[in-house]
Amino acid sequence: MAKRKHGRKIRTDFKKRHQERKRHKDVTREFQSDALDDGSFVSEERISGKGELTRRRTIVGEIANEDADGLQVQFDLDDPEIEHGTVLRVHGLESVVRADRGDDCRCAIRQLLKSLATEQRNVVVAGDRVAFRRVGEHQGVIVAVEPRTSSLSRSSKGRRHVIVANVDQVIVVASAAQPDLKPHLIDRFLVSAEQTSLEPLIIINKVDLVDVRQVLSVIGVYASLGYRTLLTSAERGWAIDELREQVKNRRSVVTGQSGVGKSSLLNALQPGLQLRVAPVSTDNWKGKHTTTTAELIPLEFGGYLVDTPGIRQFELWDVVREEIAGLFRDIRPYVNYCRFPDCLHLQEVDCAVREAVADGRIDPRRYDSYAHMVEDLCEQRE
Ligand SMILES: Nc1nc2c(ncn2[C@@H]2O[C@H](COP(=O)(O)OP(=O)(O)O)[C@@H](O)[C@H]2O)c(=O)[nH]1
Ligand SMILES: [Mg+2]
Ligand SMILES: [Zn+2]
Repeated sequence: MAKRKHGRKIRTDFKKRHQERKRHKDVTREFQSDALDDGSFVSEERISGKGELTRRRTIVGEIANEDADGLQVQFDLDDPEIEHGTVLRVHGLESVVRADRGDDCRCAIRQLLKSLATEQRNVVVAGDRVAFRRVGEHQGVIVAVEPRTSSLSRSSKGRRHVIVANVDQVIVVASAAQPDLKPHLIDRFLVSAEQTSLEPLIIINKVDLVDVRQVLSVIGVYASLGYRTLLTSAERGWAIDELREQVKNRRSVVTGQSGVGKSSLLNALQPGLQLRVAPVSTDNWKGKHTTTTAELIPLEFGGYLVDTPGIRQFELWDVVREEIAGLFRDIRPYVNYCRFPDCLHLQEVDCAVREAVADGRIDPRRYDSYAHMVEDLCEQRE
């Protein structure tokens, strides 16, 4: 970067990529395969994430050196030639960046950044906020990447690949009927969301098909746990404005069982949108499109949908059974009061969780979901 006399120089640290909680590595490995029902995933992959939200100001700068604590960056906030943008998608060493001024730029990655990339650490992924310098009308060079506020990653054969950065929320869609409402499935998606620290929004769609009172008790439990909830009908246009408010200016991953109306909801939000999240995208610069990389799809009213082909279902990956209780917001407060520290809260004596269920402090249906998830994992272990 050009040295400017009056440029404000600030030194900062990039956050370390993998500041997630400690896991029981040995136990985890045993549960890598076929974590759950669907089976449509590559079984040795898992998805995980982190969400320590420390927004910092945009960084423009140079990487001075790298040490064990992460990347050291020196940056110059006043360089007028530097623009900022959001990476929509990455093809190899080339990225498509939506510039803050509105157009899309095909950007190469600066050599210095490139040399820091390793297989575990894609230096730039979809969702990254970047600083770049234009070298043509719609071309540029990325000179710096902002620290990520969150990331979703996939691990395959012990390697971890960040696939998308800075996701804000996961939208869990279920339907009131056709297919039937399956609260235990919502619970599984919620556990995944809790695991990755993504804030969930729970939608029950197709409420036009039922008497709304039928779903109120289910949705009420989630609302009482502090989850945002919406009852929608894509067909009738109910609560679509509210949904738009919830996705506006945020980055959302949409998930849910097939047939619940995800595509219909997206189309109600913005006509044509469901086509953009169809499995094969033909829209790209060079015609060689890989369908396994994540893509950010800009919303015309602000915000992005995050499309992650290959992770069609945002699923429970390799959570270990001992972790599950901690990922249920309603069970978590009781786990420290059990007699045995390794209590699974199934049959054990003096179990604070079971006591809380017995006297109505924990919803029995939620506890049932919990017990099923743990039992499923126990079966896989045998
Ligand atoms: N009655 C009713 N049908 C809906 C609603 N939303 C979607 N559908 C229908 O449900 C079926 C599956 O919808 P789709 O959007 O493809 O579900 P997806 O698999 O989750 O993307 C389609 O036939 C839709 O017309 C709704 O709110 N009410
Ligand atoms: Mg669909
Ligand atoms: Zn217990």
